[in-house]
Amino acid sequence: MPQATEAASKRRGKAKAPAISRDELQRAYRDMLLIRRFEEKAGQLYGMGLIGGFCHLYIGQEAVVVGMQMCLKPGDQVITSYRDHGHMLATGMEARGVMAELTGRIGGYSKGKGGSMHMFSREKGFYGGHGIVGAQVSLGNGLAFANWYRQDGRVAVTYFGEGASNQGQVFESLNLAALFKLPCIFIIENNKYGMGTSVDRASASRDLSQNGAPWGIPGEQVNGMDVAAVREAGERAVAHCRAGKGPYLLEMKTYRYRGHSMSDPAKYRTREEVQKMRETSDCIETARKALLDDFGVTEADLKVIDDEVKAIVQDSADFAQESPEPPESELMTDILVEAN
Ligand SMILES: Cc1ncc(C[n+]2csc(CCOP(=O)(O)OP(=O)(O)O)c2C)c(N)n1
Ligand SMILES: [Mg+2]
Repeated sequence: MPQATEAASKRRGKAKAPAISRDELQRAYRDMLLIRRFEEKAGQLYGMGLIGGFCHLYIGQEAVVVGMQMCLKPGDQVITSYRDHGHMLATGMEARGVMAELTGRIGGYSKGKGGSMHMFSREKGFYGGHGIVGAQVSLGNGLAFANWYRQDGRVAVTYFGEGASNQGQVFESLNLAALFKLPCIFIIENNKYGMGTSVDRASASRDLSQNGAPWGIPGEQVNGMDVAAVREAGERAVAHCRAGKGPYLLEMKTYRYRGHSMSDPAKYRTREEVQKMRETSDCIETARKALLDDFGVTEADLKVIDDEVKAIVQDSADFAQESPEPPESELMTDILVEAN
């Protein structure tokens, strides 16, 4: 299978491009595009009043989840914050079920009772969807603890933002994960902003990849706008965890193009900054260009992928509007699940 050539690396201004095959990059392109188009459609449905409440779009950050998912096996677990639609699609959850949850319909993953921030799929290893900033990090430790206890070789991947990264419970989780040598990969999605505060104004630490250093957790900064770079670093992290060496931390340098949520005055950054990132660093455009220039993929090949993605997203939007609202009898169900 063709690998990215040295000439291609030079063209992209790097010493050496991370290795990725044509098939892998093509698949990653498709998965990133699916998230992008899904999120654009969710934004439209929100504007039409079909989605209510909180809704945080993942547009711009797609390479992070897609690159990481390429490193995982069935049975591994993923947990994240409220900015979760991309993570769900990357784990293989159905676009229909996610979109129908956004519109509050019975066909949604939480039967229309959870909404954007609260969806789960045990089958796909996705454990939510959490609205309390930083809380999923401790829960991710719990998933990793179960893996460690059962010695089943599984790895838990815990995603959180750079804003969340300075929460007290995050540091408690890092300590415990290192102490027990838990198979946990901590992913800081550093998109530069919290709700409206830039990381430079909120964090004394300038290199978040070293936030686990006091406990001896290896950390790396990764170009989170390059799916191949994410995949390469992800493979190192997964190998470390599966070998029983304990947790690993990756700081993904990424960027979100849209507002924090659907109501965002966007006074904390300039339009030019967003535009520049879109023009120079977009993960989908980068992959598209590499496929065309370095791997001999044609525009016609890409059109087939674009059409397939468009059809999936349109189908999910149709389903999300046709599916009925949950009946009143659902009001008191799914409140308590007794463990067995
Ligand atoms: C404990 C807690 N404090 C505050 C909030 C309000 N809040 C929601 S998102 C957010 C910013 C988080 O930023 P970051 O971790 O960088 O994630 P991003 O939204 O950029 O993905 C804040 C302060 C909350 N939901 N929970
Ligand atoms: Mg952030």
